[in-house]
Amino acid sequence: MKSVNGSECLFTRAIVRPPGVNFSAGLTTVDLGIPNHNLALTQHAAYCDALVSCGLTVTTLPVDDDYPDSTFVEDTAIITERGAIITHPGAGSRRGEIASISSELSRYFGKTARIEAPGTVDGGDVCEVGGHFFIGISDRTNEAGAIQLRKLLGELDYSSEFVDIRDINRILHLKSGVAYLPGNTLVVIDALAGCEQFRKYETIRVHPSEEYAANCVAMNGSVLIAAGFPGFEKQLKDRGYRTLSLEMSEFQKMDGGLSCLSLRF
Ligand code: CIR
Repeated sequence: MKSVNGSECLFTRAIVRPPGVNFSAGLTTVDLGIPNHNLALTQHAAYCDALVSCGLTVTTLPVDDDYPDSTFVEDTAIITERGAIITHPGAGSRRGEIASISSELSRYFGKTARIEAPGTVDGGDVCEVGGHFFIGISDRTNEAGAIQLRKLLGELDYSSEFVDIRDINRILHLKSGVAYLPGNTLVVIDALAGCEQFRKYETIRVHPSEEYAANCVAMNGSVLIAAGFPGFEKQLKDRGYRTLSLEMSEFQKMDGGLSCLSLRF
């Protein structure tokens, strides 16, 4: 299988899963109201259209009503150019999501490695920066899981380091507060800006009033950003990034961001 991820954020494929009717029964820590299922479907469809417009071939998995959070496919796997690793999600209610993802990914990657209990990892805690991986230790990704992931990535010849975000209450996952953009650049929220691990990168600081926008996704020369964050959009445009903004209100209500809605490779 040929894939072209890396420091330029080039991708050929994405896997997505639309939200089910019980989407609003999923986990959330925010108090933004109950998501509207029809609107979530509309926003999801626009997200898929954006992936296609960026040149990706999109595989849409069937809705899985057994798992209300199953639209957030990113958390179920870590995909690299050299192989895929199935996670053991931190939330017990999400563990069953991996079965169908695992069988889908085996079509592209053959046998996949796995994070095993007592280790837990959510894909939202894993940020690749051109062959190097930041692994967030969070309420979802524990140290045992992070250590397993570091070993598995090492076997694929990737380096990695940990970023402990357990003291940062406002973010669920590492990638809720940091994103990599081509040009050795990290988008960061204030709480992560001083991280030793991020010192060798250019940084774009997200204004505290626009923190949700930090979860953006660079792909094939564009950056997908959440709509409604004009300051952040201007910061990116001023630096020459081409932005594609997408309505995300219904996913934000369930603690989800742009990256969570797809597995890209
Ligand atoms: C959860 O709490 O697991 C979901 N409601 C949201 C997951 C968001 N995923 C992500 O940031 N990668």
